Amino acid sequence: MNETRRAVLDALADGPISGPALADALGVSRAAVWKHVEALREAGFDVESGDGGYALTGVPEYGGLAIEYGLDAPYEIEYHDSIDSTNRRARELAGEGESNVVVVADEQTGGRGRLDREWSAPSGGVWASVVLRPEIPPAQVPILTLAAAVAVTRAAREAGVDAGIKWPNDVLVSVANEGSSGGADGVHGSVANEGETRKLSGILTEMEGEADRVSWVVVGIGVNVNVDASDLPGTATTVRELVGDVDRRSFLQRVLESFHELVADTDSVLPAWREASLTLGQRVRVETPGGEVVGDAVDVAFPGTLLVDTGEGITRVSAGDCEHLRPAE
Ligand code: BT5
Repeated sequence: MNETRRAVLDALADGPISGPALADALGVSRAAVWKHVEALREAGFDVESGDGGYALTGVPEYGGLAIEYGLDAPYEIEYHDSIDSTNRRARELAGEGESNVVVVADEQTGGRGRLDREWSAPSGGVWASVVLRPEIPPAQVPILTLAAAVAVTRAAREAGVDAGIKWPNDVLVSVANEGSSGGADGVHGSVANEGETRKLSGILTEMEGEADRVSWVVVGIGVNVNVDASDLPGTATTVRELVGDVDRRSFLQRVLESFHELVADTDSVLPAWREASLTLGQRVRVETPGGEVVGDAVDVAFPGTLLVDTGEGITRVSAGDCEHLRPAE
């Protein structure tokens, strides 16, 4: 948000303040103050003008300025009511040289998962893609994906949802066994052994760069917040289904603030990830580009490598689809 607009908002929040006083405080004309107030009203902010001057009495439920307002992270928000894919748009912005921008949409009509899978993203969810230009080599980018999963898990837990992470980037919730039979959506293949969990969130990280340094990274975060589970694949769950609707604006702000904090201190990511992990201590089967790895998931190492004890030693897995088979013995 433009600096004057932010200053106007902050002053109105502390208000009431008169137009002339506000103009003086910000060093702009009264007409400029009036224009900012009108723009804020148009964006859905309630600005009352009474005897004492202007005062902020309401913040919109969602939207670019609403998400930026009170956000304790250095991100600008580009908001769309509807878009094909926030990752697609974020890549476009990244290609234009942008950084620290988050593309957010109420609804995506062509949301994407990994490996060109489809991602259902009806109105009411949190669909957001963060554009970053970190000074790291491409090999370290997975730590950002793990950071995003930790950030989502924290926000979900604060909302009362007992979420955990399946390596590397799925945020899942355990659900009662009886309801777990109708899950297979035919895309993941076998989900029978994962019947006790449902997917709340997925993360799609994309990047461009040279061998030694990334040019940009887009971290796409999808969380099923205020949406009906019946609008999603059977393997999915939503915050609405689990605890009822939450304030989506605060939820996304918490995700972005946590994500920013973790990315600023990447050493903090793995300890937090371990604490939130549902995978460690499980017997797992991981489909990797180099074949299938079956064994006990014993730890995770920088920048996100899963260590699997196959019985014949430790295999290090850096990418793949992971299936939990049962708790390790
Ligand atoms: C993911 O892929 O989990 C990454 C999803 C990333 C979505 C975000 S939303 C904002 C940004 N913009 C985008 O276009 N994408 C990102 P993957 O692990 O491949 O899982 C995809 C699979 O999850 C699908 O094949 C379905 O089985 C299932 N699925 C689809 N929509 C879902 C949903 N809303 N909730 C839970 N599972 C879903």
